[in-house]
Amino acid sequence: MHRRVFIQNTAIASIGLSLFDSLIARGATNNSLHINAQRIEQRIFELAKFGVDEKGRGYRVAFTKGDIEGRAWFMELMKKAGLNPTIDAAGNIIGKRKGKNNALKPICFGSHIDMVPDGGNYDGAVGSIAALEVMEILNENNISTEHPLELIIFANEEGGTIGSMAMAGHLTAEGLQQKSQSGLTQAEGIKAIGGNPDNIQSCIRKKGDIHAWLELHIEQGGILEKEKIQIGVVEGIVGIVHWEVIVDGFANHAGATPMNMRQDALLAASKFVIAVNEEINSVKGTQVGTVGKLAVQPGAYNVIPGKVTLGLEIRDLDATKIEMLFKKIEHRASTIATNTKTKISFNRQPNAPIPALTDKALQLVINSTAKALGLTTKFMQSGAGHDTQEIAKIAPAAMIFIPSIRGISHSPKEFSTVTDMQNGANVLLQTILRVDTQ
Ligand code: HGY
Ligand code: MN
Ligand code: MN
Repeated sequence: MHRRVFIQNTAIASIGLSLFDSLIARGATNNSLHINAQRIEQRIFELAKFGVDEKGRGYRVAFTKGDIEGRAWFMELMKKAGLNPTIDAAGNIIGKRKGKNNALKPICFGSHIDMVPDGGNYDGAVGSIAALEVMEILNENNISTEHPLELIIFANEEGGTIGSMAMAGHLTAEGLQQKSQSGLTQAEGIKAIGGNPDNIQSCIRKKGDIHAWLELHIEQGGILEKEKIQIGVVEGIVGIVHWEVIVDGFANHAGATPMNMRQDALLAASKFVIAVNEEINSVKGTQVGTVGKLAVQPGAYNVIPGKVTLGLEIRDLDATKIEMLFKKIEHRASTIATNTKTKISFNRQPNAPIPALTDKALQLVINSTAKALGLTTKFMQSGAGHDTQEIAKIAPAAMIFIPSIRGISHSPKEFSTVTDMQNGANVLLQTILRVDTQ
């Protein structure tokens, strides 16, 4: 669907969804195509086996052994589906399916298969496995699309949407040197998974290179389940900024140092964590702020902590609001430092995904497609970050959400039902077919 058509559709949308729906409905869903839900579920369980550590925790963290093995397994399946998978300079896995008219730009879809430490088996995996399922259904039904298709599995999504940021041309030299969760720098990690960071520019896609990008993903929150809605149509994705926070106090004897003569870094850090929560809650809105990491040095019963390192994260759809909240937190930190005779400093981390709105016309196609499949839908924002927010910088991009049971994610308790995964994959398949023919 060309940009002009996107604009037309948006214009039509402003007349009212009913006209647009009827336009789309005539494009009808190809109901002869049925996603194989059992195959999706079986692959979710198979992928989950990679990266399980000695304590049985899921650890398919980007660039680790589990990630490398999981990627190899997935590429095997892509090969069997005739997608000739390759790895680009950023470590993204790309599988291609020819269209009737290869002069057209590709419709791309996929997600990521890396996970957070001790994470869940559905974040990223659902969208990746459903994307493969779409390709296999098209193969099995001998369907040729007008546009070429590309299945993309982005590298290190959890570490800051690294692979998609690189594809959008925003991964800097500084960003490549950032330490990833695996302990490797991003550059070392990209190399470990078959990328070529010295030639990172070669993976860049420019505006116009991609016809449309679609990502199916679990909601990772509890709204869809609570409101009993089957499909979420994502309107926007929050920006995420991370700071390393260093609290410098003075390590000393825990027994011989009177209470009024201490420079206790952990006391200051504890006050800081509470201040973050207070400041984030001090203004109206859906912003969130978290201190998710904390390391105490030297870490002994009988030593007053001399240094604490924390990880601060703030998210919101509005980048200026993130900065405003950080300023408030910084101000609180200077008061805490004075009162505890410590020093609190902030290192803003590179690779911060900026907020992104998804493509309105694509949202409408997703919405109409889901409804034509008899599914309920809700337009909503994403509190989680995604590769889509990077690709939205260079192409019309949109996301399809399915419910997360009990709103749990980034946890081994993360779960989505087979029916929801089937619904999501069917909406993905039919949306691709509609975008292809419009
Ligand atoms: O952290 C996130 O929001 C995403 O799951 N990477
Ligand atoms: Mn994800
Ligand atoms: Mn995640």
